[in-house]
Amino acid sequence: MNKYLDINPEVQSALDNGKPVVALESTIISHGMPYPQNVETALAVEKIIRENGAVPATIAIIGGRLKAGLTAEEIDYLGKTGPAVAKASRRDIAVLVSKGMDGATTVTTTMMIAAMAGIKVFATGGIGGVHRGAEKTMDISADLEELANTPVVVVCAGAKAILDLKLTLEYLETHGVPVIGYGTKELPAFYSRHSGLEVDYRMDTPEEIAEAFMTQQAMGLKGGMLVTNPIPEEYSMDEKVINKAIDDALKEMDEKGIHGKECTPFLLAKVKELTGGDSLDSNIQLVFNNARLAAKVASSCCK
Ligand code: PSU
Ligand code: MN
Repeated sequence: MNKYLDINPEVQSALDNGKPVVALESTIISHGMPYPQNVETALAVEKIIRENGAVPATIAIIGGRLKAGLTAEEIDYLGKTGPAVAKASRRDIAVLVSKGMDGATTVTTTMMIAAMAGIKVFATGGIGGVHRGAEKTMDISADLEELANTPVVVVCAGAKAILDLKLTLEYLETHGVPVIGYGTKELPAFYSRHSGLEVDYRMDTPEEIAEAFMTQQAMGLKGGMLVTNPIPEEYSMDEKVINKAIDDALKEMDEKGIHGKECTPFLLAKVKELTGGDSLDSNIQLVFNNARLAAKVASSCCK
């Protein structure tokens, strides 16, 4: 047992009894959405996971403890505190724990803590990736490296076009991460179903995904798997509107000289501002959609 890790009793009991568990991240709560929609969404996502037969485990660092499974009060605290909570990537985790601090976990640290707890499936909105202009800035999200090394299936809605999606796929290929399209051969682009880029494999059932992941595990291959689940048609956004907002946000980021870990939160907030309430609504719906699929994949892994 990891002495830095607290597993919520309900999550522990599910794991002990071979029942499905789905991990959820907390940067999406603190840095990804405004209060109070962030807390409402986080609680609604947990409910959807339960309705689909799995136990939710929202992950964060609270008072220096790695938490797999938060209380509603802890979720509310992270949502209210917002970006004042440290955004915790792999490089932050030891310092936050040693100092007894709080941290909102990104895809990277959520995967790390999920793996420590024995959780195999994780649902989120979008992952980090290779940023546009990375050939100069070298801004490549640690999420990609974690996918290469940590055995967790991550269900997302693709990646936002704030990233260079083509380079993101190249990076994943180099590092041996299988990229699956759920019901599609085209990589979804978060707010919209289309990127014009191909994923490695199309799969049409949660069972197929679970089977592929268990085979990867059984062969002793390290690393995770990325499942990209397109936003439901009725919530997808007009590509012209969203791409214009992204271009404007990138331009402003450049002018303001924003860099490092601030990039993604800045771009997310700016795109949201430029598109009004629409993008937030889409964002919430795609997370719900990913939670449903992740719960089914987790259930299949337990059969
Ligand atoms: N992309 C989104 N929404 C998010 C994030 C990314 O569409 O909330 C968050 C996730 O927590 C992801 C992190 O792991 O941003 C990536 O940050 P960076 O690019 O600094 O690695
Ligand atoms: Mn970065």
